[in-house]
Amino acid sequence: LPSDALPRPADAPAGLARRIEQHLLHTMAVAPQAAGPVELLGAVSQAARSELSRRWVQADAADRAAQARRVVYLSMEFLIGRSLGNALGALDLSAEAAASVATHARTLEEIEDQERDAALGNGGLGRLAACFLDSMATLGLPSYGYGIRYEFGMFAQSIQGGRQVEHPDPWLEDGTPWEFPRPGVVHPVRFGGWVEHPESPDVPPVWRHAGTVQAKAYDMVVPGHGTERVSTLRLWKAVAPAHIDLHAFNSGDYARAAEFKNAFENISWVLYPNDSTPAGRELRLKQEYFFTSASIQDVLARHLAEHGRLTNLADKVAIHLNDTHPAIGVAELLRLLVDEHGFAWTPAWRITQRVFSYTNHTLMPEALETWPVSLFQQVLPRHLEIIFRINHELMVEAQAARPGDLDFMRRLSLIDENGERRVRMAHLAVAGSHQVNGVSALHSQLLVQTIFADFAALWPDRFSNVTNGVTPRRWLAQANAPLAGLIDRRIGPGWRRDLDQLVHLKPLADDAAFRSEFLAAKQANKQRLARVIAETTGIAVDAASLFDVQVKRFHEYKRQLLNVLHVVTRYRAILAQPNGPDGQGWQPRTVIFAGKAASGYAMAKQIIRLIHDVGRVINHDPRIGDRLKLVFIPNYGVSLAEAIMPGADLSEQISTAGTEASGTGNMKLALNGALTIGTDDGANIEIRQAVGDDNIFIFGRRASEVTAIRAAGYQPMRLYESLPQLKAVLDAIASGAFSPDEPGRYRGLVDALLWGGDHYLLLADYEDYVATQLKVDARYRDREAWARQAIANVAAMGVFSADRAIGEYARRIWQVAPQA
Ligand code: DL6
Repeated sequence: LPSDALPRPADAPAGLARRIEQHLLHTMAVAPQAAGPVELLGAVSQAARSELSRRWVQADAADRAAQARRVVYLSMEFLIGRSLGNALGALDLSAEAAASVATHARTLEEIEDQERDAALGNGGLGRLAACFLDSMATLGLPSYGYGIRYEFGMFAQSIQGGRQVEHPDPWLEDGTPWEFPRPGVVHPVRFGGWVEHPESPDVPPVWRHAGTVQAKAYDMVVPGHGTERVSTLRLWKAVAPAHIDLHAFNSGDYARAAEFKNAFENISWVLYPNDSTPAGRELRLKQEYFFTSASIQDVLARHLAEHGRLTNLADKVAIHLNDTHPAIGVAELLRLLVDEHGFAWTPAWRITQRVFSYTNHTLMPEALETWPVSLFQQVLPRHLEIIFRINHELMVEAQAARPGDLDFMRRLSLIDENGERRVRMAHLAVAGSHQVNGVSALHSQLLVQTIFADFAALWPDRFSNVTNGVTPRRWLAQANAPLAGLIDRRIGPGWRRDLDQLVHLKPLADDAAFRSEFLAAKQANKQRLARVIAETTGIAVDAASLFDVQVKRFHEYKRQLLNVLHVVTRYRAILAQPNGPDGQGWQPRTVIFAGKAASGYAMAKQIIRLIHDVGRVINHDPRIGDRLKLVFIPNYGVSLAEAIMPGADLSEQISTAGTEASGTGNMKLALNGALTIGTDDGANIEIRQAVGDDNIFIFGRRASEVTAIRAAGYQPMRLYESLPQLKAVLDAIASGAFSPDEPGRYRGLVDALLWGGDHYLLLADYEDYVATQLKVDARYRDREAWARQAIANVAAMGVFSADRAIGEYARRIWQVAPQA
């Protein structure tokens, strides 16, 4: 359709204020003069939604007309956050919306704060998916994200008595203006039963399934920025078939009727609160198959409607597997092609491999999904057969490549035969994809040296790297108005769509006036963050102190505990040397944590508790004053991150080298002008290359050293004995100095370091970390020098745009071209 073929709705930009008033009256049913912030949120959202609908219809029609090749991004998680601010930014309506709500004596920020986060993800992987959708829309790629419409998103976290308490997140309880139910789009997803094999080899097997659940589509529109293009996020809700409970219902057995219904509908009920260990239960496997099957059926239906045949599917569709959660899609596409669309195995397999590509997001063994063969047999019997056949052909290929090498075959196999037989989902994903990538240079290198070494030997061209990126729209333009405004004034607004333009800030590091404005913007953000801290924790912090920030999921490998060891070290040092290590006083610091621990991860929860116990002691010690504060902001999520990132001076990225696949918080914080203290891990390495060694604080053992230390027989006790400062800190924690009400509370935690092997090498990196923190202090004292370095960081962030990452995927992996 030509761009003016569809009429603009009455809520075209010029009429925004009027349309907001109309939505107040007609949609929200409230007298405009009586509207409160919740009604205003509804009305402004509806006005934005109408304009986005128009763009959506337009983009969809254009892609159909062009018979465009599309990318389909399958992800179990999309950590979207709030939508209104992003939609207004994309529509360039923020100023007008602010003016409209001002007539109701409200600020736009106040209205936006009423919106609940769509927290349909756990952490990095889910947020990356949301950033990638933003970039796909902005780059004009014909694209769909597919996932699950969880009724309950990531749990809400409160802190009670220093402990994490999890609460359900019923984010849909009051409805959301951002979803578009598509009652006409429903696909059946089947489970269980058995498989019948007809006598004739020409007749495909028949899966006699035991139950069907309906997948109903709910769409969200993903606006592009600086373009009228949009993308679609289609989320599936599980619905019991209408007939299933009718008998029980009619006979008055309502409890049984409800039980039936729940057995089906709980598939889309709750997001598993865990990003590092598979839940290991049947429901999780059902969730994975449910959304993958519905999505692939949807793709095939769209393709058939457009092309009338599936033989050219791989020419028109690229399907991306965001980690292994949708890896069952490889077997599902084969099943659909062979069993339901009459394909022979070999062409079906060829199409499948051409269609799929796969990103790995972790090397952590516990996060590499495997499922018991027995569970597969019970839930997905036909898929298990297909997996066995793929495996048979893989074994033939392995045998041909290395005749007689049984170990090679065993390592490659899709079935882990050690102990209980299990299906290795990562192997299925690699075998079924034409391209596999890691998410940072180091991670991609380690992938082919470790978990995928045998596959890389067999198919070296299949593996590559695409370093992650973040969307500058949300993470700078929207989150950090003071800095975004300053950048606009100096280099123009083009960086929003071309982040490389930030390089023009580089020379401005030498411009005193710019530095002063840059510091003023940071200060405004720190004051805002200090208010958030006061509101959420009741702790008053000094916005002039150095804001030292570690925000991310709690996990031992991310080493929040190492950060705590430094805080306790500093606390003891301030008491021992009140005038500072060099007599020049202590640089005041506020150490800020936020993040959630998986509900079943006892050690991570214990570390959260330790932070609270240590904080209580330090924050109330009159000898310390403002020189050190320790705070934990509860309920970390996208919106809170948007408030925290702009106010950070120092970004803690301190994982054991070789464990953090990439990190994206590291990119967001640097983009907002924080300097990184970090290990040579994940994307920190590329951040260091981009900003230069002088503008980052790198410490600790490198990945190769970590491997060597472990191989040589690491002995943390030796470090404990030889480093008096470390010994004193660990002894204080273990003996109850921070938990006098229960002195033994942290004995186990310290024992895990000393006697349990300190798997993540906290003690090995401790000395260097503490020394590097002193260098940070010294650097921060010279605020002008610090500003130069912070500016150098922002200026170097172009390469960490999600647009660059998606551009690479589109060209190298998906071969999908932007549409005008
Ligand atoms: O790639 C996105 C993100 C990385 O930045 C993090 O380093 C990595 O830990 C995270 N991985 C996961 C693992 N989930 N699974 N499976 O969330 O991915």
